[in-house]
Amino acid sequence: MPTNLPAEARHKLAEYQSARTIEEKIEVLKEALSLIPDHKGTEKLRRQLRKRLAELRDELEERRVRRAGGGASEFSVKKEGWVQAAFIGITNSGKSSLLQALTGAPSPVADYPFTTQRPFLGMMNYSGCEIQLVDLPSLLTEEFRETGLASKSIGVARNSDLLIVVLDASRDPVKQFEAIESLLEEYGITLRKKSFELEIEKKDSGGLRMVIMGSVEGGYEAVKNLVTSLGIKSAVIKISGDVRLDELEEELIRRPEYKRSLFIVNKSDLNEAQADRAVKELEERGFRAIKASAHNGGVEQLKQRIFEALEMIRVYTRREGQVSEKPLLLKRGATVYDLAEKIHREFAERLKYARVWGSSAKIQGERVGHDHVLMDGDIVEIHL
Ligand SMILES: Nc1nc2c(ncn2[C@@H]2O[C@H](COP(=O)(O)OP(=O)(O)OP(=O)(O)O)[C@@H](O)[C@H]2O)c(=O)[nH]1
Ligand SMILES: [Mg+2]
Repeated sequence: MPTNLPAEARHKLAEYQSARTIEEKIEVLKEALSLIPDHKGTEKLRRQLRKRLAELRDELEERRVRRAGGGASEFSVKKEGWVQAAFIGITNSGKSSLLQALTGAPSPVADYPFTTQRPFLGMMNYSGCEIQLVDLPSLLTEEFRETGLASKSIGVARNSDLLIVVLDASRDPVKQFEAIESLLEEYGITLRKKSFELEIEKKDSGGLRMVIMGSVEGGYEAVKNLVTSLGIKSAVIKISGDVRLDELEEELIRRPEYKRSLFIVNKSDLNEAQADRAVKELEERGFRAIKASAHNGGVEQLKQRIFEALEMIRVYTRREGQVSEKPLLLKRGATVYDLAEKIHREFAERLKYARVWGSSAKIQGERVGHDHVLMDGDIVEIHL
């Protein structure tokens, strides 16, 4: 991260993080870009900001079309409350073939590049759960360069709960992985879980207050200097975990968004050894990976790995003594309140208490409040 940026540019970038509407974000980004001098040291940052700007403009356009009653454009994907996973990768890696194999949805497949030009949806069933899969136009060309539709695809992927990165075992999968990771990084998405957490609440007055749980390179003084250099004078800052100063600056300026991922090394039938090597390499780097062949089955295992990668829990509801057949999917750590909200906004507001059976209950049928944390397989009866 260029520490030698002019102060105004740094202030603008920090301001971007607290911008709320898309219009506001676009405005601040444009201003920030105009304040960053054009030279080698700032090249990467400028490229990243321009990409974010392009993505925001797409999003705005999408909204305008929808508001004007023109219906959704062919690129819009409605999430409709489903848990969703998006396929991304290099062209011809077999994304559409995998979507078909996993959901039966007819997403066009062909042996030439760029067959998929808009999102295709399919519904995957896994032990009673329905998970929406989205097939997307490829991010990389056969030469591993960014495609024209990459920014739109990433825009959809950003709203998904999981990125399924499909690598082609017959074409240097590890190099594909590196190209995709760095492209995502340019769009402000990281696949690596952060080792720390930063919360910053800006205030109108009162100076800087800091709570550090863990270790920050340089300690309080260094954090204070960094924050001040970004034009933030009053704020409550909480940092937990261990963090270096450059990571903290990156977080304050660009706030990369973490996305869960699963790598599928496809076409393993064409190069088994290379697929195995890629899976091993990815696992060593801390990622989830599995080899596959869209032509040779193994669908159940793929489904299971997708489900695991989502890191969700299955919760059943009980009404008048009857337990629902299908579970609802909730994020790990979800509470009774989250469950009620998932069923209906109004439910959450009227929620009085719940009874719980399953691993999270101390005694079966235990009466619990809003903030009771649920576990996989729990059965919950909601009382309004
Ligand atoms: N041998 C082999 N061929 C595969 C496999 N999966 C897909 N293919 C073939 O690879 C070609 C591309 O597959 P698609 O599913 O269209 O690939 P895509 O990633 O959706 O590609 P685009 O949408 O065109 O960017 C097709 O000819 C598929 O039949 C696989 O596991 N093994
Ligand atoms: Mg396709």
